[in-house]
Amino acid sequence: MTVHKFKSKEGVALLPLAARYLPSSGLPELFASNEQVMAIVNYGSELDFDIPASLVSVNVPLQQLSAPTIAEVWLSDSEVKSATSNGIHYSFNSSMLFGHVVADIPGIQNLEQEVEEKYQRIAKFTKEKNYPHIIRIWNYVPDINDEPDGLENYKSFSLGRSNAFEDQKIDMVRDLPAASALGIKNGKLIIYFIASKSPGSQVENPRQVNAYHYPPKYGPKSPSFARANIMTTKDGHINYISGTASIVGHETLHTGDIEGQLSETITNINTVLEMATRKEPKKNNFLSENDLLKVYIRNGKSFGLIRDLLENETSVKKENIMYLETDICRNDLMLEIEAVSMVFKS
Ligand code: 3EB
Repeated sequence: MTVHKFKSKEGVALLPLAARYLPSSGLPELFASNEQVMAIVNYGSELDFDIPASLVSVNVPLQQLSAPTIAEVWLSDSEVKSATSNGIHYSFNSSMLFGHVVADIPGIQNLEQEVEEKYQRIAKFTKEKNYPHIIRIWNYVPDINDEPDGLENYKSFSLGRSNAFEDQKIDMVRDLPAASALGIKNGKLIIYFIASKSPGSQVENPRQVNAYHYPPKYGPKSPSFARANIMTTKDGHINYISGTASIVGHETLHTGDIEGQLSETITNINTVLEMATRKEPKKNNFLSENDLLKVYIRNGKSFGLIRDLLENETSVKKENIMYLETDICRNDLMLEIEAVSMVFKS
C-alpha cells in the first residue's frame, strides 16, 4: 500500500474531504503516514490494533461478508483537529466536519425520544460550530424491524428525526442530508455524519416519491432525507448517494426476488446520478470504477448471488464495494445500496 494512492491519479489536491476503502490491515501504515485523517469507520468486529486516540473513529458492529475486511477512511486535504463536545466526537478542517454519537438504549425504550434528542443535539452542535449544513448522515437503528407497542422501530426513528428537523427548521426541499438507516443489534443507536460550512445541493429521484412526502402508511411522519447531496468545491465534487432500494413511487417492487430488487436499485442509483449530472455536468450518469459502494444484505446467504450480479452490472472496482449483513428499514427489502461518487478536477 502506498500512501500517494490516496491522492487522485493525477496527484492533484484531494477534495476537502474524500473517502477511501482500505484493507483494515493497512490502517497502521496509514496512521504512521502524514495523511490528514478525518475519521475511520470500522465495520465488523473490533480491530486487533489500536486506533490513535487523537483520531475520530466509529465502530459499527455489522458483519462484512467479503474478505479481507476493509475500512472506510475519511481523508482531509488540510489540517484536522478533533475534540468531543456533549457526547459528540468530532473532527474538522476549514470547511467540513465529521461527527459521531452513540446512544445505549437497553430494551430499546423511548427510541423516538432518544432519536429526537440526538438529532436536536447534532443540529444545534453543527450550527454552534458554524458547519450548519448536515450533508450526509448514517443511522444504525436498534432492532429496526421490531414493533414494540405496535410501532416499528424504524417508524419511531423516523418520527424522532422528523420532529427534531422540524424544530430546528431544516428546509426539507433544500437542506436535507443524504442518509442511510439500517438495523443493528445490542440496543445501540449509532449515528455518524458529515457537516459543512457551505450548503450542498439536494438531489431527488423522479422515479420515486420524495421520501419526505411518503404517505402515512410508512410511519406517522415521513422519513426526512434526500436521495443524494452533492458538495462542490474548487477541486472537484463529491456526491453522497443515500441508501437506495427497490422502491418505485413509494412502493417496494420485486418482493422476494433478489435479482429484480438489485436491478431496480441500480436503475434508481443511475437515475439519481443522472439528476445530479444536471447540477454537475462533468460527471457521467453511471457508477465508475473509483466510486465507493456499500451493499446492505438482509440475508447473508444471498451475498454470492448479489456480488456476482453487481460485478456484472457496474464498473465499480471490487475493492470499492463493501458488503454488510443487516436488517433493512422495510421488511420486504432484501438489499439496499449507498454510494459515494467523487470527481477530481485535474
Ligand atoms: C427508501 O428509499 C429506503 O430513513 O434515512 C433509505 C435511505 C431508506 C435512508 C432513512 C431510508 C432512509 O425509503 C429506505
